[in-house]
Amino acid sequence: MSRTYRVTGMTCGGCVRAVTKAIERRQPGVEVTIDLATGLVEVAGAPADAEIRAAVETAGFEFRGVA
Ligand SMILES: [Cu+2]
Repeated sequence: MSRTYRVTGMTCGGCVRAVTKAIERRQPGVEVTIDLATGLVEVAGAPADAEIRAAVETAGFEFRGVA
């Protein structure tokens, strides 16, 4: 199962890595794929929306919900 979220504020590969790490730390076992151009964050595994939101916001980016 995977879910895709919309995240704004990512501007470079460093942002992508920061969001990826933040999500993986918060939800061990998930796999994160981010498209920087569209701001779409796909999380495979069993992502919990509230946890993904917390991870994204803690990393300093804006969580815009499920895409
Ligand atoms: Cu960046």
